[in-house]
Amino acid sequence: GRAYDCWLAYRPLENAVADQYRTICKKVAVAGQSAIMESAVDELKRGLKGILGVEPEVLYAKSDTRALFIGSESGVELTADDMHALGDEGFILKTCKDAILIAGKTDRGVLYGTFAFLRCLQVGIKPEDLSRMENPAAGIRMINHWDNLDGSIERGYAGNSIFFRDNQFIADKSRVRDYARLLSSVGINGISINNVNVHARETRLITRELLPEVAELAGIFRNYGISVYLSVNYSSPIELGGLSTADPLDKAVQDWWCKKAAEIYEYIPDLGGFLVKADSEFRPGPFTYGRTHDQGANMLAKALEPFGGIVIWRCFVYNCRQDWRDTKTDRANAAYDHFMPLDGKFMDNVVLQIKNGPMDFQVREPVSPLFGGLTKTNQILELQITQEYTGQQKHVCFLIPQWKEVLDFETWSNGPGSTVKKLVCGKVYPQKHCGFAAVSNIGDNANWTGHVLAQANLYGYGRLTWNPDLSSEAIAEEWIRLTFSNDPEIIGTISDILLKSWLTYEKYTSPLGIGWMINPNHHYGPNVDGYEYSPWGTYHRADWRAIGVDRTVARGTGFAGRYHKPNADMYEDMDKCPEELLLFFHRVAYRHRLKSGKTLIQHIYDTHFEGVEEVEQFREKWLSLEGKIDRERFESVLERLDIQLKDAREWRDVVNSYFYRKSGIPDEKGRTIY
Ligand code: BDP
Repeated sequence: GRAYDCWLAYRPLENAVADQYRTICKKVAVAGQSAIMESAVDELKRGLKGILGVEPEVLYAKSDTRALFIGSESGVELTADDMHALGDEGFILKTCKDAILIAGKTDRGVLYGTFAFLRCLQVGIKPEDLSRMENPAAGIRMINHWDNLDGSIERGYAGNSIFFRDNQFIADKSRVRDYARLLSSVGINGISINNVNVHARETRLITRELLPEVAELAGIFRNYGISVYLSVNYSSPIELGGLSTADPLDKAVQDWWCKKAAEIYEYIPDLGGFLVKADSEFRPGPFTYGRTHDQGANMLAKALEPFGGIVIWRCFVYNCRQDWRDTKTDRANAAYDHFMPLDGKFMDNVVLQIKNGPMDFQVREPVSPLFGGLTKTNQILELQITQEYTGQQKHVCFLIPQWKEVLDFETWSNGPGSTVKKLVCGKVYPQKHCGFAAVSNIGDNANWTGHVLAQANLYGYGRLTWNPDLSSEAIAEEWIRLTFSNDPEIIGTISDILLKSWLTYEKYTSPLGIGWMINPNHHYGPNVDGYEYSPWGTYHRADWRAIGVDRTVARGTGFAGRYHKPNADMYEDMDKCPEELLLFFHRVAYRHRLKSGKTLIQHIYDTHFEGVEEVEQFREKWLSLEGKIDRERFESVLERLDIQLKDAREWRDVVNSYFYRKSGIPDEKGRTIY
């Protein structure tokens, strides 16, 4: 169905531009032969057939260059300058009147160029406006799956795994191949296939019993230029090797990992490497043996080095058994305090993976101060596409605007221009490996993401890893054009919903950066005190007078001081602190006046009412599309909007009533608060 095809639906284009292309696209000449080139040719054939109704004749030319020539070859050539400007994964599109050239230095480049060409074609860009050269912003553009062998997905909201079922690999790989197409169409080049929480069964993925199956998956992804990574259990030497320790300084442990790496690379010679969650949320790690994280990561890095593999080491390390009565210990400080002293101590093939915020993927958080803090360490940004804390794919929440704020954040690390995007693209400090990772939002639902509009988050993530300078508006429009239609009314209506949706979600959930206020464990639905007296380190500290966590250096937990100067001063000072993060950094009285002139408590009431009104408007807008888009997707989004509206009302009422009861201050507008 339409929903399954996502943004690769290749709908017929009916206009003068289509006719222009039709005359050109009768012949395709392929220079260079390989599995990836075959994927490119295959995609081109699908696209030309779907969009133009053309089935081109495909000819193979003997050649060392990597290119697809569409139409007559004469007149389009790569120059020395082109070759010089092209990066390893980049592509060039060039046109002259009756020919189009899609070229790269590598097969991957040609594949990315092919997808880019088809995108241009589908949105109706004229042949004469096609010419462009693009290189990806960073080398690591990765997706993390939190899939378990039993088929379940940790924090998955779109069904079960497309890789595993009943403790086995799913034999039919057609869906995996379609997934590889979707990912590579937006430039993704790496995928970790199993949950970062590696349980007993998944620990066995690196044994001879399961490696052949991993290799089969890797083969499918390889054809689309995507390297497979494995999440590994730090205690594998104990659990698989029968050793008594996993101490990184123990010779037997080191030898075990070296042998293990050799064995893995026998099966998957181009494995990307390992992803490791260590000493976090009950996962084992070097702390168990009194060792540090550089010692732990470097030990694995040495084992992978001979094979060109890398270790991606997560910085999500904190004490999840904290005493809520201890108001000086702050989870926000944890990752920074663990990893800053280790800056410069990691091997070249270790990369730290840092979540965008210091806590955990809340609707609003400041940027992790490790960005700009670390100057001598490879690092990648970790985002969460799966909507664990942003509506679980029942609510529409287009996350690109949130990610753009993170990417554009000025850290001042090396003077002005030290934005997160420049840091993670290796443009501020030299890094051997850099880029992006994000937790996948797909499952085996017919439409991949549960909520059809959540497909835009996967699409947008990929597009940003390729080019973080793209705007949210441009990404939304492109996605709608490819997924639904080039009709301006449809584009306008859906864009409007998407672009507002994150701020709308924020309005009816937790206010001004404080976060949480959700039901424990599953993390859906309002529960203001759900985590307040728990050991997870996630508190709002509300009483009858005030709410918020004092994270100042002067009086609080000191987190504000972990940023570079202008930012540290800004967060420290309640009057300068960006208001959307006010309660993250400060403890604020309900009667405190915000910049709008409203009191804090009135702001909480107002935004919660507004949030629900905006969801009502989304629903109205969506209803205006009836008959203009296919029934299947129309109905399925409408169903989700109905759920969102019902649950947003609950959210509003629980949060507002809670604060009314705590503060005793009524709503100035006299609306019903329970
Ligand atoms: C949290 C999730 C948990 C993950 C953890 C992680 O609730 O399921 O295991 O992040 O990133 O957001 O390791």
